[in-house]
Amino acid sequence: MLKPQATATRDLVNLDGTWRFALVQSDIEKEAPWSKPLPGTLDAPVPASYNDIFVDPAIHNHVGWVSYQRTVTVPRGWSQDRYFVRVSAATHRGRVYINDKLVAEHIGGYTPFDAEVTELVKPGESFRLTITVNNELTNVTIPPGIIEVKQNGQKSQRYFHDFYNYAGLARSVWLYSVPKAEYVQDVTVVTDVEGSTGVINYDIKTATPEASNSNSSSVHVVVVDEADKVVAEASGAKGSVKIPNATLWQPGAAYLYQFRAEIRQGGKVVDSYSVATGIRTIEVRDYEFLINGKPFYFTGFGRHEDTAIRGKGHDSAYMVHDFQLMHWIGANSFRTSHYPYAEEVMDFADRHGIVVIDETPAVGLNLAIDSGLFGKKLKHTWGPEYINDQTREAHADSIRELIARDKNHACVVLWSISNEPSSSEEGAREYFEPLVKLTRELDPSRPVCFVNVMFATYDKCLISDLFDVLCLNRYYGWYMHTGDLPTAEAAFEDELKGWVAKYKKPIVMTEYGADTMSGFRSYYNAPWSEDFQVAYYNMCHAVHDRFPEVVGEQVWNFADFQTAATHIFRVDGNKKGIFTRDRKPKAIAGVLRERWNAKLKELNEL
Ligand code: BDP
Repeated sequence: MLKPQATATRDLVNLDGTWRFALVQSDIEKEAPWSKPLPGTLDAPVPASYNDIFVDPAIHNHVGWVSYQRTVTVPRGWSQDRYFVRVSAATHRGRVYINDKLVAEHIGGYTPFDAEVTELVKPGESFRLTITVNNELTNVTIPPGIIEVKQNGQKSQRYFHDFYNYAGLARSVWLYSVPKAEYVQDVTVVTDVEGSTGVINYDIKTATPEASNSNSSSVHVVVVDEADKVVAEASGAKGSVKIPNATLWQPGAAYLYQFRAEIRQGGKVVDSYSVATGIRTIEVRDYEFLINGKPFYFTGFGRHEDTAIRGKGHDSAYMVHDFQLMHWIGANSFRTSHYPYAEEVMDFADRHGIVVIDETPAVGLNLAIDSGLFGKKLKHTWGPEYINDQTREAHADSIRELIARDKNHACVVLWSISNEPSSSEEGAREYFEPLVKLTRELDPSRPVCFVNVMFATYDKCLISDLFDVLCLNRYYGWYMHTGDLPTAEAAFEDELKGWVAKYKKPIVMTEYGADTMSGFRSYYNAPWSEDFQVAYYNMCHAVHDRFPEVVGEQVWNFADFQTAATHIFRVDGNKKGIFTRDRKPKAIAGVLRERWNAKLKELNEL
């Protein structure tokens, strides 16, 4: 799915700003918030999660629908165009109404969708745009959750993932146009390298597919380098172009060609769309992870889209600052834990040579963690009552939408289809096999992983053989052997030996960390102190360095982040950040900086 773009043949109008806002208090069909101006006096910023904007527990804790509304005018010059409202994310379910008419509905809180306006409003006219957004998580949504009705009749939301269920319109909303007659609907690029020649294999879909074969119009591609020089051209909707002496996209040294897909009619360009394309290869060979044929070592973070007040609202200042901090500390990669991030973030990673493990929102498919941590009776994750066939369909959709959105990003080197599912519980294999197959069919060019939870050790995990890379989240010294680093070290080393003996696959440590109160110091390395966090990471790194099979380390987490208030072991959120929520470094930051910059020097990325 292409991100809207302004070109010579397309326009783009940004609809961000403050929108009218209201909770839906009763039955949404009866209330019909789209049918009239919203009641009340609230305005909400877009993009932002709404939860922390207002000083009102009823809004903060609301479970159900909310409405956003504003007036939009279709530009008067759009008579030869088709036009759409693009919602970059409505978390977790969104409906778009043009005046009184429902024109689109979408489930899945972190991927975009379009609503066509063309036939409903003429150029130059205005319309009432209402977007209703629902934040409910059930056993058939991704991520899943459980809705309970309290004694007072109010709904409450439970979920089994460790980040706050921020909701609303956290990413931009757009109005955009494409040419009415024919337009470029989708572009897929897959790159390769032959000696010093870069190869871009491409597949272009037009809105009228026969167009590419018709006499009157044809599809062309033009590849332009960073100096704006045309370096390759070709005709046809499907094929490949070669770029002699190509500059490759490398971790830490990005280079992007503009791959321009054009529809031409009688020598005239009637539509064009450009994809920023980094030429690079990815390969998993034995236990190595190769980018452009060179062994790669992931340094960096599991992150969250999370800041004060905005919640998951995309913010360019935070984005640029966070990338600056990643550069400063020597991070060459991150994982989009635990959902697809804003498209702007992916573009930025492409431009700055940061490697991304791209994850679906399939997190919390695990009732064993909840039972294990709180000593409750073990409940079964996989089966008709919780994660069932319908959930798997939603999960498949989340994979389809992630790949459709992010397939052209050079930065994406690995798909992660789930975080910490209950992979040692019977039923896991039956659940995951078709999803892995689907992912490989949709994108045969990238390796696939899932992220393994600490209970599902090498002798218990039922699905690791289905994947290309072993991604492990381990908390030896924190959740296990808390504070006892020598015992933790031995246990961690033992477990890694088990994985290495059983599988010949690269291992990336995708999470390890310790909650740390910024400013709490201890002579005795007490857990929660900055000193303990340093000692903990030094222990983990000593173990990583004993295994050539470990090809990466992404610490948990980049910054402190908000979690559900029902997690009584969290005080105002998860504190495993290397930086505080407002991006101040803890003592560990300097230690990581030294280690990772030395690694990057070894890899020639500095
Ligand atoms: C892991 C989860 C992550 C949590 C982390 C933690 O993948 O989302 O935040 O543990 O407990 O289980 O800090």
